[in-house]
Amino acid sequence: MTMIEGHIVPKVPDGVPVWDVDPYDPTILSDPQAYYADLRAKGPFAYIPRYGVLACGRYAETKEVFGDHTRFVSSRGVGLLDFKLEKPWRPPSIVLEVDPPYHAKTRTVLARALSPKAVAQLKEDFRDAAGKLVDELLEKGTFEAVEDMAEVFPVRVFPKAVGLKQVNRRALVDYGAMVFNALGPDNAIRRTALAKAPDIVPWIMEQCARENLETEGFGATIYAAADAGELTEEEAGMLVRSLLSAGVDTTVTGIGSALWCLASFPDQFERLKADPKLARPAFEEALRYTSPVHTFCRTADVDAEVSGVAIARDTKILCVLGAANLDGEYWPEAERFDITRRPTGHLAFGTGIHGCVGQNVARAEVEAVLSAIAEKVGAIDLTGEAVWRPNNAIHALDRMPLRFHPK
Ligand code: OVM
Repeated sequence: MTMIEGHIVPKVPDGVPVWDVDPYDPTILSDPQAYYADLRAKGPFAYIPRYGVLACGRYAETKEVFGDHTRFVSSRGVGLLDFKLEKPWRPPSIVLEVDPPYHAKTRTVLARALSPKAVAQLKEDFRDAAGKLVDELLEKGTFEAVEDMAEVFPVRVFPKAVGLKQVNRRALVDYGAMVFNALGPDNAIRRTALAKAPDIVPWIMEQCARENLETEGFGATIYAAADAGELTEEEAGMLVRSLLSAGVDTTVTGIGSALWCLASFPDQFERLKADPKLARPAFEEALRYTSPVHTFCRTADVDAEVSGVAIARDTKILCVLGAANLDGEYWPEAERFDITRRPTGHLAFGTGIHGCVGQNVARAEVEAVLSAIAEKVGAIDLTGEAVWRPNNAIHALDRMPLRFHPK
């Protein structure tokens, strides 16, 4: 049995091209569009010998693999490592890295905590926080969009929504980045991120305990499920960990990338100003256009066939969501950022039973931010170069100097 990066390497399926590329090269991670296009041009799948994986980036196959939890499981890890063969860096998530039937139990509790009704109650708080932040940035004039805005907003509203008693911005943002980087190969990016684990993980785990949570909020709803006998106390803590894993760095990235879109396409910002109700569809289009979560894996748990390609059991499949979201065979004028597109079916939140359970929170946060900008900001100038930060699973900005001009 040959193994690379902790998973079994199958033989190359008939008809699938072998592609000597490193999808985790920092250059590609920072600027992935050409790689996305090349991947789609290879066909439904390409075999990447460097990691012994099949990769897909066309919309149809990516959606099929990603959405079929019966053949393509999550319990063997959604990164390169096969949990059946090697021990993951942290105890697996009890919602992300599990399959049915167990998955339904934890998913149900999270869906309840993050329900449209629960999120509706937060909208006013999100709007107030967004208005205040945009006022502060207008006052400043020029600012660092990642550090002064994208990181600030979620850290002001999300820990409060969870009910955390303590907030540590660096720990929260870096923990998210660590969890996503861990999904990649054992490269320098992953090692550097994981080196922070001893400083951060104990703090994160501590915040997940019942006594460190307020009696209202997402965390309290999760612990109420433990009181009702649906979950153990330990499972409740693990679900709070999931909120802290997936709820901060993702929305930081979503805000940063949506801002980058508006700064890069002033005509689209003009449309948003003319109709601030476009804030929500503008965020959806920014998600499609930039795919904050660019790649997640699945593992074939059975022999399978997709688009005529025979996929052997145990194969790791790189689902390149960022490529699927720009597939011109599916999206008319895929390379055009258009806030009126309404890109239903984009894969930025995934699809199927594992589709992002926090997507309504993310939408409410970013809608609040974009609405406040539409109402208060007259023009957005990119005053320097926008630089992307390579991450093994997230396509995110590192820094972007901006100036907001008042209306
Ligand atoms: C988790 C989790 C959920 C979604 C994404 C994620 C890799 C983590 O449950 O820990 O980031």
